[in-house]
Amino acid sequence: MSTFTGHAHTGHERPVAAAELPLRHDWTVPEVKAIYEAPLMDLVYRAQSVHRAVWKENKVQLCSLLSIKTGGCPEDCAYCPQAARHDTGVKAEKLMQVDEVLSSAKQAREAGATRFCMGAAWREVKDGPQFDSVLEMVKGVKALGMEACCTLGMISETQAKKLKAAGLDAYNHNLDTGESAYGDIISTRTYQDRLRTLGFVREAGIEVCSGGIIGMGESVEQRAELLVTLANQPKHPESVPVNALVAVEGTPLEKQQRVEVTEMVRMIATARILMPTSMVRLSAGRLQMSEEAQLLCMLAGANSIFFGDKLLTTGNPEFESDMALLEKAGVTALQPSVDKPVAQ
Ligand code: SAM
Ligand code: DTB
Ligand code: SF4
Repeated sequence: MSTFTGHAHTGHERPVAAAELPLRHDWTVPEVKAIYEAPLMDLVYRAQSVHRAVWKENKVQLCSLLSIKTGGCPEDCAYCPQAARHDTGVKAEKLMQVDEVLSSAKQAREAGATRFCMGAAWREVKDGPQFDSVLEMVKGVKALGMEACCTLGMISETQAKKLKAAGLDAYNHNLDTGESAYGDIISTRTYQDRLRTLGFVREAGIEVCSGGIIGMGESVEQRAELLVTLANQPKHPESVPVNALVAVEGTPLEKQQRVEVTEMVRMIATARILMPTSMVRLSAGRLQMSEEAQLLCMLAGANSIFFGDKLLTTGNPEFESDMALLEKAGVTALQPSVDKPVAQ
């Protein structure tokens, strides 16, 4: 177990003493389920207290997401509109050209993005011209002064090292759900496959971005299981995306009821309590949430959103409405170069 040695910033009195916030890697499912199920106000208060001890308050990172290779994926993830076997109307496209991606990255930066995440509907990365193009994209995004993140499916140890050498900051690879629910959602790869890629990412010195989706029919215990797996890694993932399922027509989960706002808030708050120094990202599902619900997620410790009117293939709130919401709430953009947490 490691402990905090100081605060990320000075000038404010913090409600929680540093010593009370150890970074633990020995969480148990019953203990985490109890945190998740606490009275909502207590849970949010606790999460916000942890948040303020580590992060500058009222700051949310603005990230941009681009699908650099859309559709036609051979995997069978039940939630995903990009799986070739689901009839969702998403067409398989080729990998985008490097210059197109970089002009999109430039636009995102001009709009205020400090992180640019590139997603490809691949099962795994194949060496060759396509991977070489991705490496060029990473170099180009870094040259623009943004954090670069990729999500390309499974990667090998060598590919992780090449991505690191190109300057990649973070690699997104979600565990998606608790191990006991995983088989109901995906059959074409295992939980261990997922963890292996995360191991290569970590060993290459790239930051780990890993989280999941709620609202796929899993139990609270299985949500706790996911959070325990993430938090009990030797190092917490630096970034934990929490997605609410976007039930897309044509996927096996198309009839799934929208997850309750209080469940999103509980998931985010619990992630914040377990992994104080990680960025907790309120990811898919914002278009289906009210402004108040989104603010409650931020109060519970979410400190990043994707902005721009599209995620990968589904919708996201309009840029103007996001900016208006943040302004109303007095929330400003988190700058990763200055607004850092204490080291893990
Ligand atoms: N193919 C790569 C992979 O699976 O790692 C990268 C892209 S994949 C679309 C990235 C993540 O998006 C998934 O792991 C999943 O957590 C999330 N996602 C995909 N479809 C979603 C949906 N309908 N609702 C919520 N999250 C979704
Ligand atoms: C993550 O956890 N969520 C983002 C990002 N990582 C790549 C993707 C959400 C995708 C939602 C469905 C779609 O738009 O296709
Ligand atoms: Fe393919 Fe990723 Fe979608 Fe699964 S989540 S079907 S791996 S694009």
